[in-house]
Amino acid sequence: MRKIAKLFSFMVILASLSFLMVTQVFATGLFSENQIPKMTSKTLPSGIVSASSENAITPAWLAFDGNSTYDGDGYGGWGTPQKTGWLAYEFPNPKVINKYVMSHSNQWRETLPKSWTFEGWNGTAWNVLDSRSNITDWVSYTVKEFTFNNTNSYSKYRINVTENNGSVANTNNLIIVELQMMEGTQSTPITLTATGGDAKVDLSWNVVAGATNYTVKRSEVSGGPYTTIATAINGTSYTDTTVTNGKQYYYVITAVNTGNEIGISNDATATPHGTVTLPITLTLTATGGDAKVDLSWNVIAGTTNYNVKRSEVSGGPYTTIATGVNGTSYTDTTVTNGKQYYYVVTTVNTGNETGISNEASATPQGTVTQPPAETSGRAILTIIMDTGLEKEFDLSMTEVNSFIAWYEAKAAGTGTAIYAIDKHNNNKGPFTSRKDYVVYGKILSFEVNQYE
Ligand SMILES: [Ca+2]
Repeated sequence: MRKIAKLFSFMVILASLSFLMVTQVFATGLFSENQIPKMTSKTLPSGIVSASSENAITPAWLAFDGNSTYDGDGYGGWGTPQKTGWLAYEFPNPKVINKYVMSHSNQWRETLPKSWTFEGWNGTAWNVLDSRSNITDWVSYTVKEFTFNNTNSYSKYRINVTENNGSVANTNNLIIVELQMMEGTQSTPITLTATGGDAKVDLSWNVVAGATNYTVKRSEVSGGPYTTIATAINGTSYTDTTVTNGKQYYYVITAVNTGNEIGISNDATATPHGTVTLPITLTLTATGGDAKVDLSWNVIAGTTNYNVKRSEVSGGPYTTIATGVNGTSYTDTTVTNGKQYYYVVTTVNTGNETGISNEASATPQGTVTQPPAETSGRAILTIIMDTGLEKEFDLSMTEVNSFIAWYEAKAAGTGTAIYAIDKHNNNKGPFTSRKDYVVYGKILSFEVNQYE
């Protein structure tokens, strides 16, 4: 048999390393309940209500009484004859307000605020936290919500109206029926991981409290601007397959609650990579047996299974005789003794042949049962020649064994072509020695019949 080792290529996938750029972003969108209690007076149950001016029947604290009625049935809001002015609430303790809400009833839309600033008192001055202008689309019995970024705490906040919606001659020309203030709650930090694969980038992140789903955004530049590539993702992973190997991508994901983005992740980057080739040797060995050839080879990491191929000619072409072979050996029993076969084995990864072994060859051989060597007794040796002629010799077992040893040696390619058999006293005559010479190539078969 022949053993030829050669190198072959084996495909492995190298995943790119990902790294994280952690940029914590303050998340807005989740808010507390109204932080102002239902007021029953200017200072009860807590805090202090104030305003630039007010009408006696519509004092400022009515804007915090929990009642949004402002019509012929009652005037549950702050009203002032002035066209502009401010309305404030001072908390007993500082708050970080990020949202305020105003209510509207069904009358006197022209008295509602059109332009204003929302401000926090820092002890010496009002800091403008939010500015609005040209707000004219008030809808009856519908609240308006305003959110803004603010990380500072203030005890006292106010809305400072600089323009109403046109009222000039009503009893009250500026009305705020109800005003609520909410704190922003910071959502769970979102840690995004990006891992490059072959023509893909796998993203994963942590669960964010309050999120109903997630949006995936991508940029080819660190820090953005980002383009949304997937929305309404449930779960905490996503695979981007719209990528080009070798190109670096930057991702962020945002947590979404009922349509609002309530948090954003760090910027994570990855570069998808194609497969690369590493040399690994698959060495095949073939051993001939009786009506079989045993094949064995070494383990190749990452290989799902192996295919075995055979040819009756060195170098192929090969015919696949076994597929999906697990383990590292195979026995071919579809062989004929005395015939030489040539084999290769291929590695298979998820259905694809990824590598090939050396060619190994073997010739299956029948086994020869050796008769026990008799050293005593006598036997009749009958030799049948290719002409059909039979020759009989009455010999000692030692002589018979000697003949058999010559025959086997000659069959294996060594020894003389002719063997001399002593005829002893058979066919008596006036001779001191009589021998019969038999030619190996003329022997068809022989048999030994021991009789003593
Ligand atoms: Ca009210």
